[in-house]
Amino acid sequence: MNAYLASVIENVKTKHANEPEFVQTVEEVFSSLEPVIERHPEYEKADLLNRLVEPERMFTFRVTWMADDGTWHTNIGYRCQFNGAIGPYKGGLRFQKNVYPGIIKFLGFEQIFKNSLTGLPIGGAKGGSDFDPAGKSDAEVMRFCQSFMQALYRYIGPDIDVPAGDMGVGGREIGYLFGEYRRLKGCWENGVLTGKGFSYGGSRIRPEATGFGAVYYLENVLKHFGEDIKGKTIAISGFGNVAWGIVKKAHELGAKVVTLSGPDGYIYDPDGIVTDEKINYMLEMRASGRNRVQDYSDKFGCEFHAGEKPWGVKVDVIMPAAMQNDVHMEQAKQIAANHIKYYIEVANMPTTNDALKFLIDQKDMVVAPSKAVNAGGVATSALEMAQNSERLVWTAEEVDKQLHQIMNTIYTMSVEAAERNGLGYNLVAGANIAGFERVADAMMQQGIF
Ligand code: 2IT
Repeated sequence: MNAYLASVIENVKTKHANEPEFVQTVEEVFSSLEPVIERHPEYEKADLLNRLVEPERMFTFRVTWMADDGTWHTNIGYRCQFNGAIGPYKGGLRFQKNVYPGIIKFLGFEQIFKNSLTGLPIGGAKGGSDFDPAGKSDAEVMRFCQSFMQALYRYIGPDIDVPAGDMGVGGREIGYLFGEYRRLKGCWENGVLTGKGFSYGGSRIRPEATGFGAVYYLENVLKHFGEDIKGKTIAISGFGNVAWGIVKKAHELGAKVVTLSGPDGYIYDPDGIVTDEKINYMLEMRASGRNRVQDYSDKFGCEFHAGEKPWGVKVDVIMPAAMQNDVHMEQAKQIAANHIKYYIEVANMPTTNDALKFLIDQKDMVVAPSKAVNAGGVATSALEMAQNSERLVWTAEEVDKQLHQIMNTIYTMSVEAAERNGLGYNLVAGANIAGFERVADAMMQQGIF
């Protein structure tokens, strides 16, 4: 490997030994950049990479809130404004018990390249809290969100930093966060958050966008191999908002999703999640807060596999859509043994680096990386920002058309970037390179700081 790249990775490993997810994503992105770094000696001269791995700003804040029983609780809030070279910081908030700086930094770092790939003017950021939403009442969630925003509102804004949802933060949380922002600022800056309800500035198709975009990306891959999405079977993990969007669009295009998973295990529905009743039930399951996918098999009478993941099921396409490090080496081997041709990542960093490398090296397998495949979510957030600043509302058709175009462009740009760098048809390296090139160029033009 290029000596400069290797030295920056070493530096990150030493400095962030206690943040393994962040080290993992830096290694993954940088493993694709060798040809670019060799071609641009000025990057090393300006020490671009050591600057890139350091967030421009990252802070924590105290979030104290009252539970329904009158007891007080204190959580940690985070915001990492990782890179603002190409636009206002943009990225989701994750509320989950396991949130710590390593998770926020890995997500923020991924977000830089993902946002760059969309071609839209958005920098990379992420935030969240170790608040555990499981089992909390609406009133508790509201008080938590209000307290969270009381600490955060000074540091965000439509031209500064625009948070959105991620795991544990959906329409309900965004509503409470926006309400508190508006109350504190006393002004209607609805471009300050995305994923809002449609009644107060949210965009059509934003709830569906990540899943829809992933399927549009998949269609591009299938087309490259002369195949049609119609009739394909798909195994996915997760059963949240992203999974719902995939299921909906896959069904619309004649494919069928046959698995869903949760912390309790996975369901296998060989008929496919293809009726309105089944698709809508996914929303009900998520809203119930029970966080159990077994409810689906109880209702529709299909198989449930307790404590397992759906990676042993024989299908045409696998789409991990739940969380980071969902697929390890052992499962990657199983996927390869089953001769699954299409491995399409959807969740942020769902594959460990060794498993990802193993899958890429399989001769008859095509691997697509999450930072490209799931970029339709944040891209549609940028379309929401555009509508808010124009004081306009676009129709679902308009938004969907733009989303579709953006996904096609992301795919094409990735293919071309890999080819240009002599890497052949390599969607993973292509996405890393294309995402990096735009940010690197912007950073170089703006001077060293
Ligand atoms: O991981 C992601 O891209 C998101 N959670 C969405 C971010 C956004 O700003 O819509």
